[in-house]
Amino acid sequence: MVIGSPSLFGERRCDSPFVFTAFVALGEKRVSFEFKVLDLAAGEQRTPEFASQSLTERVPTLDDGFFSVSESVAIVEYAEERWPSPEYPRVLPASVQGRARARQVLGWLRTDLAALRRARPSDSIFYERVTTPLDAAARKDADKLVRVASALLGSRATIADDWCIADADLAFALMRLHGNGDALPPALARYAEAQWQRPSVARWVELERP
Ligand SMILES: N[C@@H](CCC(=O)N[C@@H](CS)C(=O)NCC(=O)O)C(=O)O
Repeated sequence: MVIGSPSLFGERRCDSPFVFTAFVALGEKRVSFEFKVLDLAAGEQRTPEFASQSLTERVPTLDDGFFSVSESVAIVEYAEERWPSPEYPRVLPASVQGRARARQVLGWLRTDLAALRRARPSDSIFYERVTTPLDAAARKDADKLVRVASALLGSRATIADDWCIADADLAFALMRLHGNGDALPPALARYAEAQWQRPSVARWVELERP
């Protein structure tokens, strides 16, 4: 039995790339949900109540009333099956190959480019820019990101035939550079900006932050 609308737990600074993914996916599904933020610095993720819902004491966590799940990719996959197409818009591509590519991008962005993430942390996109030049390791990661993003997109506006959640994630990664004034090839800068204007993404960008 489903009681009420789902809640998505995030963090109060609203700069987590993982919460971003879940927030955008639910927005794309046009599911009405309550966004609840925890103060991670104050340890609110460790309260017994939240721990029992998230299991891992981490955000994002989706509370769907009768079921809770954490981990951004698990939330995306859950949302795709819980609110399926054609009744609800897709967040993963329709084709087998498209879904494989999207999952590749989601997995890759969560496990690679550590030096770039250190040099251009996600808070620099939403709070204060970082203007110090990229160190050698971050430069190498930035070059890799540009190479992979260019290959993924070619001359298209999306990674797969239609928009998918991996486009939002790829734009987030590119914004680590573009948002901090680091040069991007014009086509990638246009892609990142277009993603930033997508309504589900713009809702995140425009959240009130402390
Ligand atoms: N692999 C996870 C990463 C989630 C994650 O690292 N969440 C951080 C916030 S960005 C968190 O909840 N940290 C609190 C803690 O570990 O105590 C995902 O994709 O959701």
